Amino acid sequence: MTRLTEQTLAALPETVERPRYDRTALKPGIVHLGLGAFHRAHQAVYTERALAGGDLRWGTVGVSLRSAETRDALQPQDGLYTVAVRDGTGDRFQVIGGILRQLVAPEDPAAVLAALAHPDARIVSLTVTEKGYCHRPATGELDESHPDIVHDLANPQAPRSAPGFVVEALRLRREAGLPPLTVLSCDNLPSNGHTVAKVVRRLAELRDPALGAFVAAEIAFPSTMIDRIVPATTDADRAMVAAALGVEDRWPVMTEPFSQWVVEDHFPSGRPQWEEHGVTFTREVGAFETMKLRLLNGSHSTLAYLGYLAGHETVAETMAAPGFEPLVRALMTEEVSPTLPDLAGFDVAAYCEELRARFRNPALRHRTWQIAMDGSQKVPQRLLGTIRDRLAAGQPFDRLALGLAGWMVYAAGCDERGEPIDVRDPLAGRIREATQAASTPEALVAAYLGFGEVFGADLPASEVFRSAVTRQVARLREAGSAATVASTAAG
Ligand code: CS2
Repeated sequence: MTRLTEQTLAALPETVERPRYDRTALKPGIVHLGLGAFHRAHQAVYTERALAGGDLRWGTVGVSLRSAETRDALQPQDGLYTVAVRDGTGDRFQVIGGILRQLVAPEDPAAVLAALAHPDARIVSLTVTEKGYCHRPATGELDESHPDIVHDLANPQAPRSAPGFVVEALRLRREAGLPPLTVLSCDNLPSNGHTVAKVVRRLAELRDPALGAFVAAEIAFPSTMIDRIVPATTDADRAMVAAALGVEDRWPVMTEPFSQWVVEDHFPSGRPQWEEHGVTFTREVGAFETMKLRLLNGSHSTLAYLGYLAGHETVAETMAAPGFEPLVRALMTEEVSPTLPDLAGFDVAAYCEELRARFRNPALRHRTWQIAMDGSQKVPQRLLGTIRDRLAAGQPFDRLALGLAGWMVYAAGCDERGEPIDVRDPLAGRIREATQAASTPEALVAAYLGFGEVFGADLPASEVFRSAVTRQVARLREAGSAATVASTAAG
């Protein structure tokens, strides 16, 4: 089948949106680290609107920090790919043209640094997932013993990690007298701007105290709240897109109609007029982030662990199983909402309702296994912060504890039929080792609480916390996830 390319664009069905600006006139204003499906279905779509509006300074150089797969799929397509928006009522397709070039960092770190040090570049944005920041999730501090950080300190001109690339780029630009880059984190971390700032400053300081001071004084790290559900693309999705477009796209991205981007407005070197294209600029990003991380991602992780253990493949399937929707509703309304900062005029109840409808989206096959990945990097901001607030207020948190217990049972690596689980997590090996001899719920919880980088020092010291989580692990172990969730909803 013919491939999606510049040449075949004109032959697409009329209903498919496509770039109508002069792609050859694009400038490389943005360098994006982490060219995965999420970036391509979220930030790239907002930027595409700015390009369509005529401001061609904001083309994107996309960088994959690990694998060559995205580049290998997109390069023969002249960087073009399709965003398919699906909710079961009819699909909408848009071909995105804003990604100028695709680089693979391990193949050629110098090319990535050259893009970052290009005079036209103004923004380096990141979707490198939680673990890509090389930080300790409990504190947000740089993990100075992280192998990639150790490597980058020894080889600063050929880095591996996202912070390593950012620090070297900031140094190169300073040396060349170029305007500094704004560093824009678009990952699901609490105060993601502050987190990336802390990590980048520390790494810069370890390289050279003067560079650390420069970063602290001159570099902007606006925080963002990013939201769009983007499941991994499957071969069935590729076939569906090919049938609709009449050409083959090796890596389209699947998403939902909903999309939200809330950004702190601090871009001293300039930015696209994103506010004209659906982005909200505010001073209160922190409140939006907390709300989204705790309500959406906290529920998502809870559904993922308990749903997987109960034998469900997708979030929508899990939502339809007995007890899950009421569990998530009670988790949101009774346990999470009372902990949220005030968002004047924002209807939290309606937001929760909308979230549950998004989780039920029948057209998105969002796998519980996918969301279950990297739990050690996710549970601190998705569940533990809320639990801390509930503990401080002397309030119950049984559903949050059940979600957390779901992670503990899941990441120990054995499902309810005794089959091994393919646990993907930077701590997977250490967790398996620590938990393999734990035969009782008490021992399992104790083994997990030894991970200070996840739980900090305070939670392991709390008897209330320990016993609440142990109770839920015991229920999951005795009755299994499906029955535990069904009886939680009833009780
Ligand atoms: C999900 C998120 O995979 C996950 O951990 O919870 O990717 C989620 O779909 C997005 O944050 C939605 O904005």
